[in-house]
Amino acid sequence: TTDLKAAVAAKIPEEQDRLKAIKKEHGGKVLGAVTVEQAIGGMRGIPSMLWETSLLDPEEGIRFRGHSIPDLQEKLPKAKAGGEPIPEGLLWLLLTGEVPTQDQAKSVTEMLRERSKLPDHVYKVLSDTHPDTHPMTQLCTAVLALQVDSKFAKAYSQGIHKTKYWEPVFEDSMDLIAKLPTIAATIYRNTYKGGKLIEDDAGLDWGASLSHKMGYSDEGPLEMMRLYQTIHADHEGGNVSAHATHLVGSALSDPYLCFAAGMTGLAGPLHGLANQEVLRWLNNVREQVGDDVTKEQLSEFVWATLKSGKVVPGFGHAVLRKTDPRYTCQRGFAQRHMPDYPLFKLVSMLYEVVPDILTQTGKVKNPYPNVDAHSGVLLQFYGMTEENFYTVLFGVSRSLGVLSQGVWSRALGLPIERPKSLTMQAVLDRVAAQE
Ligand code: CMX
Repeated sequence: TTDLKAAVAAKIPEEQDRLKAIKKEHGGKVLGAVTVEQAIGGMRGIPSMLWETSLLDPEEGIRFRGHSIPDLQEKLPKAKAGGEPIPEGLLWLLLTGEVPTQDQAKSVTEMLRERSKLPDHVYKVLSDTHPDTHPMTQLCTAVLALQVDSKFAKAYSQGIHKTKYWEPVFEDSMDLIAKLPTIAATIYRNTYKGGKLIEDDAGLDWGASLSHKMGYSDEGPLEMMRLYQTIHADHEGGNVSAHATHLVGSALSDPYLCFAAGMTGLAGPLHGLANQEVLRWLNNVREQVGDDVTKEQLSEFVWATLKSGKVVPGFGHAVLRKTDPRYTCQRGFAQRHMPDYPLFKLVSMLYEVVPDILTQTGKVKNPYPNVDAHSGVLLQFYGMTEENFYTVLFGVSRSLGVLSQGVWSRALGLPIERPKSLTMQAVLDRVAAQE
Protein backbone atom coordinates (compact mmCIF):
# COMPACT_ATOMS: atom_id res chain seq x y z
CA THR A 1 0.00 0.00 0.00
CA THR A 2 1.02 3.63 -0.43
CA ASP A 3 -1.49 4.69 2.24
CA LEU A 4 0.46 5.45 5.42
CA LYS A 5 -2.51 5.11 7.76
CA ALA A 6 -3.44 1.73 6.29
CA ALA A 7 0.19 0.59 6.63
CA VAL A 8 0.17 1.57 10.32
CA ALA A 9 -3.23 -0.05 10.91
CA ALA A 10 -1.94 -3.32 9.43
CA LYS A 11 0.93 -3.42 11.94
CA ILE A 12 -1.03 -2.64 15.07
CA PRO A 13 -2.55 -6.05 15.96
CA GLU A 14 0.80 -7.89 15.86
CA GLU A 15 2.53 -5.19 17.90
CA GLN A 16 -0.26 -5.21 20.48
CA ASP A 17 0.09 -8.99 20.78
CA ARG A 18 3.85 -8.67 21.11
CA LEU A 19 3.54 -6.21 23.97
CA LYS A 20 0.90 -8.34 25.70
CA ALA A 21 3.18 -11.37 25.49
CA ILE A 22 6.18 -9.44 26.83
CA LYS A 23 4.09 -8.25 29.78
CA LYS A 24 2.73 -11.72 30.48
CA GLU A 25 6.00 -13.64 30.18
CA HIS A 26 8.45 -11.12 31.57
CA GLY A 27 6.39 -8.59 33.53
CA GLY A 28 8.04 -9.47 36.86
CA LYS A 29 11.66 -9.43 35.65
CA VAL A 30 14.17 -6.72 36.56
CA LEU A 31 15.55 -4.34 33.88
CA GLY A 32 17.91 -2.50 36.20
CA ALA A 33 18.28 -1.23 39.73
CA VAL A 34 17.90 2.45 40.63
CA THR A 35 20.65 3.99 42.73
CA VAL A 36 20.32 7.07 44.91
CA GLU A 37 22.71 8.82 42.52
CA GLN A 38 20.38 8.16 39.59
CA ALA A 39 17.31 9.41 41.44
CA ILE A 40 19.14 12.65 42.25
CA GLY A 41 21.00 12.85 38.95
CA GLY A 42 18.25 13.40 36.41
CA MET A 43 17.26 9.68 36.22
CA ARG A 44 20.30 9.10 34.00
CA GLY A 45 20.35 5.61 32.52
CA ILE A 46 17.22 4.25 34.25
CA PRO A 47 15.39 2.02 31.74
CA SER A 48 11.84 3.10 32.51
CA MET A 49 9.95 3.88 29.34
CA LEU A 50 8.85 2.23 26.12
CA TRP A 51 9.91 4.00 22.88
CA GLU A 52 9.60 2.14 19.59
CA THR A 53 10.74 4.59 16.92
CA SER A 54 14.44 4.77 17.78
CA LEU A 55 17.12 3.48 20.14
CA LEU A 56 20.39 5.16 21.13
CA ASP A 57 23.59 3.17 21.46
CA PRO A 58 26.14 5.02 23.62
CA GLU A 59 28.95 4.14 21.20
CA GLU A 60 27.28 4.04 17.79
CA GLY A 61 24.62 6.69 18.23
CA ILE A 62 21.04 6.73 17.10
CA ARG A 63 19.29 4.01 15.12
CA PHE A 64 15.88 4.78 13.66
CA ARG A 65 13.88 1.53 13.73
CA GLY A 66 17.19 -0.30 13.73
CA HIS A 67 18.82 1.71 10.91
CA SER A 68 21.88 3.91 11.46
CA ILE A 69 22.15 7.36 9.85
CA PRO A 70 24.72 6.33 7.18
CA ASP A 71 22.45 3.36 6.38
CA LEU A 72 19.47 5.61 5.90
CA GLN A 73 21.40 8.06 3.74
CA GLU A 74 21.72 5.14 1.36
CA LYS A 75 18.37 3.42 1.73
CA LEU A 76 15.76 6.16 2.07
CA PRO A 77 14.10 7.63 -1.04
CA LYS A 78 15.64 10.83 -2.36
CA ALA A 79 14.41 13.84 -4.31
CA LYS A 80 17.30 13.47 -6.74
CA ALA A 81 19.64 10.62 -7.56
CA GLY A 82 22.66 10.54 -5.27
CA GLY A 83 21.20 13.29 -3.11
CA GLU A 84 20.02 13.50 0.48
CA PRO A 85 17.10 11.47 1.86
CA ILE A 86 13.70 13.12 2.10
CA PRO A 87 12.24 13.27 5.63
CA GLU A 88 8.88 11.91 4.42
CA GLY A 89 10.60 8.57 3.87
CA LEU A 90 11.83 8.63 7.44
CA LEU A 91 8.30 9.40 8.66
CA TRP A 92 7.06 6.26 6.89
CA LEU A 93 9.87 4.26 8.48
CA LEU A 94 9.24 5.65 11.98
CA LEU A 95 5.53 4.90 11.80
CA THR A 96 5.61 1.49 10.10
CA GLY A 97 9.08 0.10 10.85
CA GLU A 98 9.66 -0.45 7.10
CA VAL A 99 11.93 1.46 4.72
CA PRO A 100 9.50 2.89 2.15
CA THR A 101 9.62 2.65 -1.61
CA GLN A 102 9.90 5.83 -3.68
CA ASP A 103 6.12 5.66 -4.29
CA GLN A 104 5.29 5.29 -0.62
CA ALA A 105 7.48 8.30 0.27
CA LYS A 106 5.86 10.27 -2.55
CA SER A 107 2.40 9.49 -1.22
CA VAL A 108 3.45 10.88 2.18
CA THR A 109 4.64 14.06 0.45
CA GLU A 110 1.23 14.38 -1.22
CA MET A 111 -0.71 13.56 1.95
CA LEU A 112 1.21 16.23 3.88
CA ARG A 113 0.81 18.79 1.10
CA GLU A 114 -2.99 18.33 1.19
CA ARG A 115 -2.99 19.13 4.91
CA SER A 116 -0.47 21.98 4.85
CA LYS A 117 -2.75 25.04 4.71
CA LEU A 118 -2.50 27.19 7.82
CA PRO A 119 -5.74 28.74 9.14
CA ASP A 120 -5.89 32.55 9.01
CA HIS A 121 -6.16 32.89 12.78
CA VAL A 122 -2.74 31.26 13.19
CA TYR A 123 -1.13 33.76 10.80
CA LYS A 124 -2.82 36.46 12.86
CA VAL A 125 -1.58 35.10 16.18
CA LEU A 126 1.94 35.03 14.74
CA SER A 127 1.85 38.52 13.28
CA ASP A 128 0.41 39.89 16.56
CA THR A 129 3.16 38.54 18.83
CA HIS A 130 5.58 41.04 20.34
CA PRO A 131 8.45 41.48 17.83
CA ASP A 132 11.03 40.43 20.44
CA THR A 133 9.32 37.10 21.13
CA HIS A 134 11.83 34.29 20.71
CA PRO A 135 11.10 32.13 17.62
CA MET A 136 10.70 29.04 19.83
CA THR A 137 8.04 30.82 21.89
CA GLN A 138 6.32 31.76 18.64
CA LEU A 139 6.45 28.12 17.53
CA CYS A 140 4.77 26.96 20.75
CA THR A 141 2.16 29.73 20.47
CA ALA A 142 1.27 28.75 16.89
CA VAL A 143 1.03 25.05 17.76
CA LEU A 144 -1.29 25.82 20.66
CA ALA A 145 -3.38 28.10 18.44
CA LEU A 146 -3.89 25.14 16.06
CA GLN A 147 -5.16 22.97 18.90
CA VAL A 148 -8.69 24.27 18.38
CA ASP A 149 -8.83 21.88 15.38
CA SER A 150 -7.73 18.78 17.31
CA LYS A 151 -9.62 15.74 16.05
CA PHE A 152 -8.53 13.70 19.05
CA ALA A 153 -9.81 16.27 21.58
CA LYS A 154 -13.13 16.35 19.74
CA ALA A 155 -13.40 12.57 19.45
CA TYR A 156 -12.56 12.18 23.13
CA SER A 157 -15.24 14.62 24.19
CA GLN A 158 -17.69 12.67 22.04
CA GLY A 159 -16.77 9.47 23.86
CA ILE A 160 -14.50 7.60 21.43
CA HIS A 161 -13.66 4.01 22.49
CA LYS A 162 -10.08 3.68 23.73
CA THR A 163 -9.14 1.08 21.10
CA LYS A 164 -9.68 3.80 18.50
CA TYR A 165 -7.59 6.58 20.12
CA TRP A 166 -4.71 6.11 17.73
CA GLU A 167 -6.77 7.10 14.69
CA PRO A 168 -7.56 10.74 15.56
CA VAL A 169 -4.08 10.97 17.12
CA PHE A 170 -2.68 9.92 13.73
CA GLU A 171 -4.87 12.52 11.97
CA ASP A 172 -3.80 15.32 14.34
CA SER A 173 -0.16 14.30 14.05
CA MET A 174 -0.20 14.37 10.25
CA ASP A 175 -2.09 17.68 10.23
CA LEU A 176 0.46 19.20 12.58
CA ILE A 177 3.52 17.82 10.79
CA ALA A 178 2.08 19.09 7.50
CA LYS A 179 1.64 22.62 8.85
CA LEU A 180 4.93 22.99 10.72
CA PRO A 181 7.04 24.09 7.72
CA THR A 182 4.57 26.88 6.99
CA ILE A 183 4.51 27.88 10.66
CA ALA A 184 8.32 27.91 10.83
CA ALA A 185 8.72 29.84 7.58
CA THR A 186 6.10 32.38 8.71
CA ILE A 187 7.94 32.91 12.00
CA TYR A 188 11.18 33.37 10.05
CA ARG A 189 9.74 35.84 7.53
CA ASN A 190 7.86 37.81 10.22
CA THR A 191 10.84 38.05 12.53
CA TYR A 192 13.64 38.72 10.06
CA LYS A 193 12.17 39.67 6.67
CA GLY A 194 9.54 42.28 7.51
CA GLY A 195 6.64 39.84 7.30
CA LYS A 196 6.92 39.33 3.53
CA LEU A 197 5.75 35.71 3.07
CA ILE A 198 6.69 33.48 0.13
CA GLU A 199 4.21 31.41 -1.94
CA ASP A 200 4.70 27.68 -1.63
CA ASP A 201 6.03 25.73 -4.61
CA ALA A 202 3.62 22.82 -5.08
CA GLY A 203 6.32 20.73 -6.74
CA LEU A 204 8.51 20.56 -3.66
CA ASP A 205 8.72 17.91 -0.97
CA TRP A 206 8.05 18.69 2.72
CA GLY A 207 11.60 19.57 3.83
CA ALA A 208 12.57 21.46 0.68
CA SER A 209 9.35 23.46 0.83
CA LEU A 210 10.37 24.74 4.28
CA SER A 211 13.63 26.10 2.87
CA HIS A 212 11.80 27.57 -0.12
CA LYS A 213 9.21 29.34 2.05
CA MET A 214 11.98 30.77 4.23
CA GLY A 215 13.42 32.29 1.04
CA TYR A 216 16.18 29.81 0.12
CA SER A 217 15.32 27.92 -3.06
CA ASP A 218 18.67 26.96 -4.60
CA GLU A 219 19.56 23.28 -4.83
CA GLY A 220 22.16 23.60 -2.02
CA PRO A 221 19.83 24.78 0.77
CA LEU A 222 17.01 22.48 -0.41
CA GLU A 223 19.26 19.44 -0.09
CA MET A 224 20.70 20.67 3.20
CA MET A 225 17.19 21.09 4.64
CA ARG A 226 16.16 17.58 3.57
CA LEU A 227 19.14 16.16 5.42
CA TYR A 228 18.70 18.46 8.42
CA GLN A 229 15.03 17.53 8.78
CA THR A 230 15.87 13.83 8.52
CA ILE A 231 18.63 13.59 11.10
CA HIS A 232 17.05 15.68 13.90
CA ALA A 233 13.81 13.66 13.95
CA ASP A 234 14.26 11.33 16.89
CA HIS A 235 16.75 10.43 19.63
CA GLU A 236 14.91 7.76 21.66
CA GLY A 237 12.48 8.61 24.44
CA GLY A 238 14.38 10.04 27.40
CA ASN A 239 15.65 13.35 26.01
CA VAL A 240 13.76 16.40 27.23
CA SER A 241 11.67 17.12 24.11
CA ALA A 242 10.71 13.48 23.49
CA HIS A 243 10.03 12.72 27.12
CA ALA A 244 7.99 15.89 27.64
CA THR A 245 5.85 15.05 24.58
CA HIS A 246 5.44 11.47 25.79
CA LEU A 247 4.63 12.45 29.37
CA VAL A 248 1.99 15.00 28.44
CA GLY A 249 0.53 12.64 25.82
CA SER A 250 0.19 9.95 28.47
CA ALA A 251 -2.48 12.11 30.15
CA LEU A 252 -4.34 11.87 26.79
CA SER A 253 -3.61 15.51 26.01
CA ASP A 254 -3.91 15.75 22.23
CA PRO A 255 -0.89 15.90 19.85
CA TYR A 256 -0.92 19.72 19.69
CA LEU A 257 -0.75 20.03 23.47
CA CYS A 258 1.93 17.41 23.92
CA PHE A 259 4.06 18.65 21.02
CA ALA A 260 3.95 22.19 22.46
CA ALA A 261 5.20 20.73 25.75
CA GLY A 262 8.05 19.02 23.89
CA MET A 263 8.95 22.28 22.17
CA THR A 264 9.11 24.29 25.39
CA GLY A 265 11.67 21.69 26.48
CA LEU A 266 13.59 21.82 23.21
CA ALA A 267 13.89 25.59 23.80
CA GLY A 268 16.27 24.98 26.75
CA PRO A 269 19.98 25.77 26.22
CA LEU A 270 21.16 22.36 27.48
CA HIS A 271 18.97 20.71 24.82
CA GLY A 272 17.83 22.12 21.44
CA LEU A 273 18.81 25.74 22.03
CA ALA A 274 22.44 24.60 22.05
CA ASN A 275 22.56 25.04 18.25
CA GLN A 276 21.88 28.77 18.73
CA GLU A 277 24.39 28.94 21.57
CA VAL A 278 27.10 27.31 19.42
CA LEU A 279 26.74 29.99 16.77
CA ARG A 280 26.91 32.75 19.37
CA TRP A 281 30.03 31.20 20.82
CA LEU A 282 31.68 30.91 17.37
CA ASN A 283 30.75 34.49 16.47
CA ASN A 284 32.25 35.67 19.71
CA VAL A 285 35.54 33.98 18.80
CA ARG A 286 35.51 35.50 15.31
CA GLU A 287 34.71 38.97 16.60
CA GLN A 288 37.61 38.86 19.01
CA VAL A 289 40.26 37.11 16.90
CA GLY A 290 39.02 37.06 13.32
CA ASP A 291 38.86 34.03 11.03
CA ASP A 292 42.54 33.07 11.30
CA VAL A 293 42.36 31.78 14.80
CA THR A 294 45.09 29.43 16.01
CA LYS A 295 44.60 26.29 18.09
CA GLU A 296 46.24 28.03 21.05
CA GLN A 297 43.79 30.95 20.85
CA LEU A 298 40.87 28.55 20.56
CA SER A 299 42.07 26.61 23.61
CA GLU A 300 42.17 29.86 25.58
CA PHE A 301 38.57 30.57 24.61
CA VAL A 302 37.43 27.13 25.67
CA TRP A 303 39.21 27.38 29.02
CA ALA A 304 37.79 30.88 29.58
CA THR A 305 34.27 29.55 28.94
CA LEU A 306 34.77 26.74 31.45
CA LYS A 307 36.36 29.02 34.04
CA SER A 308 33.44 31.42 33.86
CA GLY A 309 31.12 28.59 34.90
CA LYS A 310 29.55 28.00 31.51
CA VAL A 311 29.28 24.91 29.31
CA VAL A 312 30.95 24.62 25.90
CA PRO A 313 27.83 24.38 23.75
CA GLY A 314 27.62 21.56 21.21
CA PHE A 315 29.83 19.19 23.22
CA GLY A 316 28.90 16.43 25.64
CA HIS A 317 25.88 14.20 25.90
CA ALA A 318 23.80 12.50 28.56
CA VAL A 319 23.84 9.09 26.85
CA LEU A 320 26.26 9.16 23.89
CA ARG A 321 29.91 8.40 24.61
CA LYS A 322 31.40 8.96 21.14
CA THR A 323 31.13 11.61 18.44
CA ASP A 324 27.47 11.98 17.49
CA PRO A 325 26.83 10.35 14.06
CA ARG A 326 24.53 13.30 13.35
CA TYR A 327 27.63 15.51 13.72
CA THR A 328 29.66 13.24 11.44
CA CYS A 329 26.94 13.23 8.81
CA GLN A 330 26.76 17.04 8.78
CA ARG A 331 30.54 17.18 8.64
CA GLY A 332 30.38 14.95 5.56
CA PHE A 333 27.87 17.30 3.97
CA ALA A 334 30.18 20.27 4.69
CA GLN A 335 33.16 18.42 3.22
CA ARG A 336 31.18 17.83 0.04
CA HIS A 337 29.58 21.26 -0.31
CA MET A 338 31.67 23.86 1.55
CA PRO A 339 35.17 22.48 2.21
CA ASP A 340 36.82 25.91 2.21
CA TYR A 341 34.20 27.79 4.21
CA PRO A 342 36.04 29.55 7.09
CA LEU A 343 33.34 28.73 9.66
CA PHE A 344 33.57 25.04 8.75
CA LYS A 345 37.32 25.22 9.29
CA LEU A 346 36.75 26.83 12.68
CA VAL A 347 34.30 24.10 13.71
CA SER A 348 36.75 21.45 12.49
CA MET A 349 39.48 23.02 14.59
CA LEU A 350 37.19 22.93 17.63
CA TYR A 351 36.84 19.19 17.07
CA GLU A 352 40.62 18.94 17.45
CA VAL A 353 40.81 21.20 20.51
CA VAL A 354 37.73 20.75 22.73
CA PRO A 355 37.66 17.00 23.52
CA ASP A 356 41.16 17.13 25.06
CA ILE A 357 40.24 20.06 27.25
CA LEU A 358 36.91 18.62 28.40
CA THR A 359 38.74 15.38 29.22
CA GLN A 360 41.25 17.32 31.31
CA THR A 361 38.42 18.65 33.50
CA GLY A 362 38.06 15.08 34.73
CA LYS A 363 34.29 15.25 35.01
CA VAL A 364 32.74 15.48 31.55
CA LYS A 365 31.57 11.96 30.63
CA ASN A 366 31.52 12.59 26.88
CA PRO A 367 33.98 15.21 25.57
CA TYR A 368 32.90 14.80 21.91
CA PRO A 369 30.65 17.00 19.75
CA ASN A 370 26.91 16.46 19.46
CA VAL A 371 24.46 17.32 16.68
CA ASP A 372 24.27 20.99 17.65
CA ALA A 373 27.98 21.66 17.17
CA HIS A 374 27.66 21.47 13.39
CA SER A 375 24.19 22.39 12.18
CA GLY A 376 24.72 26.17 12.38
CA VAL A 377 27.64 26.04 9.94
CA LEU A 378 25.46 24.55 7.20
CA LEU A 379 22.71 27.11 7.78
CA GLN A 380 25.14 30.03 7.84
CA PHE A 381 26.74 28.94 4.58
CA TYR A 382 23.42 29.17 2.76
CA GLY A 383 22.58 32.56 4.24
CA MET A 384 20.32 31.55 7.13
CA THR A 385 22.35 33.64 9.51
CA GLU A 386 19.75 34.32 12.24
CA GLU A 387 20.85 31.88 14.91
CA ASN A 388 17.90 32.56 17.24
CA PHE A 389 15.78 30.73 14.67
CA TYR A 390 17.83 27.53 14.53
CA THR A 391 16.01 25.62 17.25
CA VAL A 392 12.73 26.04 15.33
CA LEU A 393 14.25 24.01 12.48
CA PHE A 394 15.24 21.35 15.02
CA GLY A 395 11.67 21.41 16.37
CA VAL A 396 10.04 20.91 12.97
CA SER A 397 12.14 17.80 12.46
CA ARG A 398 11.56 16.52 16.00
CA SER A 399 7.82 16.36 15.26
CA LEU A 400 8.44 13.35 13.01
CA GLY A 401 9.81 11.21 15.83
CA VAL A 402 7.81 12.27 18.84
CA LEU A 403 4.45 12.35 17.07
CA SER A 404 5.08 8.96 15.41
CA GLN A 405 5.78 7.50 18.83
CA GLY A 406 2.64 9.25 20.09
CA VAL A 407 0.56 7.32 17.56
CA TRP A 408 2.13 4.07 18.76
CA SER A 409 1.77 4.97 22.44
CA ARG A 410 -2.00 5.22 21.92
CA ALA A 411 -2.15 2.17 19.65
CA LEU A 412 -0.37 0.14 22.31
CA GLY A 413 -2.56 1.55 25.08
CA LEU A 414 0.37 2.82 27.14
CA PRO A 415 -0.83 4.20 30.49
CA ILE A 416 -0.48 7.59 32.14
CA GLU A 417 3.08 8.18 33.44
CA ARG A 418 3.48 8.52 37.17
CA PRO A 419 6.97 7.76 38.51
CA LYS A 420 7.58 7.92 42.26
CA SER A 421 9.32 10.93 43.75
CA LEU A 422 11.00 11.07 47.15
CA THR A 423 11.99 13.75 49.64
CA MET A 424 15.61 13.79 50.90
CA GLN A 425 14.32 12.35 54.18
CA ALA A 426 12.48 9.60 52.30
CA VAL A 427 15.72 8.75 50.46
CA LEU A 428 17.53 8.46 53.80
CA ASP A 429 14.71 6.37 55.29
CA ARG A 430 14.81 3.93 52.39
CA VAL A 431 18.60 3.64 52.61
CA ALA A 432 18.41 3.10 56.41
CA ALA A 433 15.78 0.40 55.97
CA GLN A 434 18.22 -1.53 53.76
CA GLU A 435 21.09 -1.36 56.26
N1 CMX B 1 31.00 21.97 28.74
C1 CMX B 1 31.30 22.13 30.05
N2 CMX B 1 30.93 21.26 31.01
C2 CMX B 1 30.28 20.15 30.63
C3 CMX B 1 29.96 19.91 29.28
C4 CMX B 1 30.34 20.87 28.31
N3 CMX B 1 30.04 20.73 27.03
N4 CMX B 1 29.30 18.71 29.22
C5 CMX B 1 29.20 18.25 30.48
N5 CMX B 1 29.78 19.12 31.33
C6 CMX B 1 29.84 19.05 32.79
C7 CMX B 1 28.42 19.05 33.36
O1 CMX B 1 27.90 20.36 33.41
C8 CMX B 1 28.65 18.43 34.72
O2 CMX B 1 29.22 19.43 35.55
P1 CMX B 1 28.87 19.51 37.12
O3 CMX B 1 29.25 18.19 37.69
O4 CMX B 1 29.72 20.65 37.59
O5 CMX B 1 27.40 19.77 37.22
C9 CMX B 1 29.72 17.39 34.42
O6 CMX B 1 30.38 17.81 33.21
C10 CMX B 1 29.19 15.98 34.19
O7 CMX B 1 28.18 16.04 33.19
P2 CMX B 1 27.92 14.80 32.21
O8 CMX B 1 27.44 13.67 33.06
O9 CMX B 1 29.08 14.60 31.34
O10 CMX B 1 26.74 15.38 31.29
P3 CMX B 1 25.17 15.46 31.60
O11 CMX B 1 24.57 14.16 31.21
O12 CMX B 1 24.90 15.95 32.98
O13 CMX B 1 24.71 16.60 30.59
C11 CMX B 1 24.62 17.79 28.55
C12 CMX B 1 24.63 16.41 29.22
C13 CMX B 1 24.35 17.61 27.05
C14 CMX B 1 23.50 18.64 29.16
C15 CMX B 1 26.00 18.47 28.76
O14 CMX B 1 27.01 17.72 28.12
C16 CMX B 1 26.05 19.90 28.27
O15 CMX B 1 25.64 20.81 29.01
N6 CMX B 1 26.55 20.16 27.00
C17 CMX B 1 26.55 21.48 26.42
C18 CMX B 1 25.16 21.84 25.92
C19 CMX B 1 24.80 21.06 24.69
O16 CMX B 1 25.54 20.97 23.73
N7 CMX B 1 23.58 20.50 24.68
C20 CMX B 1 23.01 19.82 23.51
C21 CMX B 1 22.93 18.31 23.65
C22 CMX B 1 22.28 17.71 22.43
C23 CMX B 1 20.84 18.08 22.37
O17 CMX B 1 20.07 17.71 23.28
O18 CMX B 1 20.42 18.81 21.45
